[in-house]
Amino acid sequence: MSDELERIRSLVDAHQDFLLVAHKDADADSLGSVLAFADCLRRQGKAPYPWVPEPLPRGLSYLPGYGEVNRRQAPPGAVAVAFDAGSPDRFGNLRERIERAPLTLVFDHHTSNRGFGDVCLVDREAAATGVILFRALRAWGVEITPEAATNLYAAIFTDTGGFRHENTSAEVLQLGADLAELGADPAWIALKSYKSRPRSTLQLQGLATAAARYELGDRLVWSEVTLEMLSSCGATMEESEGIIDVLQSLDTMLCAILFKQLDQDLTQVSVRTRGPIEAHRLVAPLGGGGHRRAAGAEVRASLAEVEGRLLEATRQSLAAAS
Ligand SMILES: [Mn+2]
Repeated sequence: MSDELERIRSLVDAHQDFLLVAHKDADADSLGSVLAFADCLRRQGKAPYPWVPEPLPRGLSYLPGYGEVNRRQAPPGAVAVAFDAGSPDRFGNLRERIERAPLTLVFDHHTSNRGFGDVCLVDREAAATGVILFRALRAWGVEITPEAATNLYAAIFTDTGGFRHENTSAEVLQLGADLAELGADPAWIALKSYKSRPRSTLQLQGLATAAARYELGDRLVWSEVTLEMLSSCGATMEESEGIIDVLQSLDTMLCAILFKQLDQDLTQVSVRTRGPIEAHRLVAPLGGGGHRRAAGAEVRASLAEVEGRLLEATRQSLAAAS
């Protein structure tokens, strides 16, 4: 067992209350890891407090234990455990709460993670934070219930794009099989992850796909989700989740970008890449981070300004790469 694994286990043994935190705009990797760990702690007689930054990710309500999220305040002395984020600012309104905790543990797999907290269990090669947590739980000999297995499977399944991204290795598929044996239902999790979208989500996806722009021989594809598009579909910004996957399905693309207008002066970007272009490098000048193939940023600037800055830098990267 690695030194960090030993240290985390003895720290967990020595404490009672745990504030478990997923990142802002929580995905199934961050929240699934939180809920799987909460389940394991509870079975050991500990008190877990699962939290996510507002707004609650209602699309993840199928994850077992979701009903416990943001229910009870953790006592001030609780150990903070942060999941699936490369830097503390990914925790939005909970950042301060994490920084005030007497002890902070981190489980993460982001390329951009430079280390934070007191003990940081980071594997930048891991396909998902759920992979790191599953390995840790097995190394500690902790019993994994069907509920925890479901959360871990959802974490790994979605962070590999349904076992389709480049990070889908033999180990990842093996872990998926192990979790299915422990009680996770692959078809049900696939249904909940990718086939349970309301009509407004499809309509929003249609608008954003129709608005896509193609540049540089279709190697760059980009689109936007504006506040106006949301209101015309009756959709919320969380429903824009799957649009980047449609853009990145283009056969010729090396870079796909989706710009989201959160406010008149607040813009979010999602970047996906293939070949020589590295996503986390493209968003670094905007203060963002992530992985080689998937990264993002939130910028305090207008949609037009962020589009101008990132598209210009991307065109230059693509020109340099060809
Ligand atoms: Mn992740």
